[in-house]
Order: sequence, then structure tokens, then C-alpha cells
Amino acid sequence: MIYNNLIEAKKNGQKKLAVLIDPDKLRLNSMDHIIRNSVDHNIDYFFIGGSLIVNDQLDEVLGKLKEACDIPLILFPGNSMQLSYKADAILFLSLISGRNPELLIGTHVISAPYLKLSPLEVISTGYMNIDGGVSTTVSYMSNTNPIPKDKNDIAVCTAIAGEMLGMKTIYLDSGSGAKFPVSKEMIESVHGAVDIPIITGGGIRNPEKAFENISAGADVIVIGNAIENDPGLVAEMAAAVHSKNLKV
Ligand code: 1GP
Repeated sequence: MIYNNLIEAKKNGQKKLAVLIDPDKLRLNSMDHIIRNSVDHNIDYFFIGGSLIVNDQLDEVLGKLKEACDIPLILFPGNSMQLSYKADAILFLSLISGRNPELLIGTHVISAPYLKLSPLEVISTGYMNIDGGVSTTVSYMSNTNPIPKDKNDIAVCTAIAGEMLGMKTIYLDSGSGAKFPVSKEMIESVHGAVDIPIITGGGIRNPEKAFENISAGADVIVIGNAIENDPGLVAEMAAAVHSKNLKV
């Protein structure tokens, strides 16, 4: 089980790197480089998802990844149409930073029976959109306001509420391509307030920032754009994220 493995890793102080693949943006032929580097450098997860469905390549992308490697494939869906049995797990996202009932519980009701029957491992996730300094797709598409980037107390209280509601992870996301990634201080504050694993992403462009995030208490680092633009970055990102892991 992917979640149990994450909890185990958290107990042992091990950190995880997830490479985000947006099936819409990625040309299938440019995936080979990313997959090869991801396997060579032992990344922990592929997250697969995006905001739109323009090219409808989800199944194709999942099929290609599955064929090429054993890295767990976790859906990170932008909407309830981005579901597929070909993945291993799904982040069942509730946008707890927002006040849009559809994204707190509405779309979940629609997809729940599908997920119940599916072989996917469902990982309930308190998803928090943090202001990344540019008007990112998440706030536009979700019709919600992000949490201001310096309001650590709001982030902490939101994360505590998510944990108390039974969510299994907290995802602090400043949005794909964010100018300002989630701050170290906010990650530290949330880390000090909840026991569940913390996922962070949005605008992480270099290994120094990835390292800063894990040092602040993040358990999983998600990187999309930077690796899409330069698949060679996987090596440095993996080295930074895994640098504190105990060798076995
Ligand atoms: C966005 O956390 C992800 O949801 C990744 O963001 O594409 O900026 O790395 P980037």
C-alpha cells in the first residue's frame, strides 16, 4: 500500500520525490527522457494530472509509464473526468483552502461509486492552494481564493481542520509555475501542527528549494514544470530530496 509506505517513510525520516506529468501538456515522445531519468535516479512517485482535458492522453500516458517502470502512478486529478484504472492510487482532493462546495464534497459524490469499485488506492488529501504570486490556474479554475502566502496561521488552522476531518495528507500547493513556492516558514508551521504527511509543490525550480522544503518538514516534493523543461534536473532533484534518507 502506497500510503502505508509513506507513513513508514515518514516515521523513518525518509523523504519522497514525485514527478508531475500533465498528460495534456506533455508530448508522448518527450516522456522517454523523463521516465529514463526517473528510473535511474529512483524517484518515488509519478503524479499524473492537469487542469484541462484537451488531448485526452491520460490512459495513453499511464499505459506508457506502466510499461516502462514500476514507479507508483498516483492520479492528481484536476477534475472528476481524470480517472483511470491504469493508475495505482488517487489523491482524493478536497480543496480545503477554498469555499467552493463542489470542490469540498460535490465532485467527490460523483466519483465515489467509481472509486469504490476501482482497484485504485484512495488517499484522502486536504488540498491547500497557497498564493504563488501569479494568478495561477488553480484559483481561476476552482473559483476560490488562495491562502495569502504569508498567513501561516491560516494555513496551520486549515491543515489542523483537514487532519481532524480525517484527511490522510495535506498538500500545500502554490500552483504550477508559481513565482513564489510555498515558504519555508509556512511548511515549518504546518509541520509543527499536524502529524499526517505533508506534500508540497508549485514553482520548485532548483534542488536548493527542494532541500529547503524537506528540511522544513515536507515529506513529498512535487515537481512538474522544471523537469518538463529540463528532464536532466531529475538527478539533482532526487539527490536533494533523498539526501537525508537513511541508507539501507
Ligand atoms: C502543481 O505542485 C505542482 O500542482 C507542481 O508545480 O509545475 O510548478 O513544479 P510545478
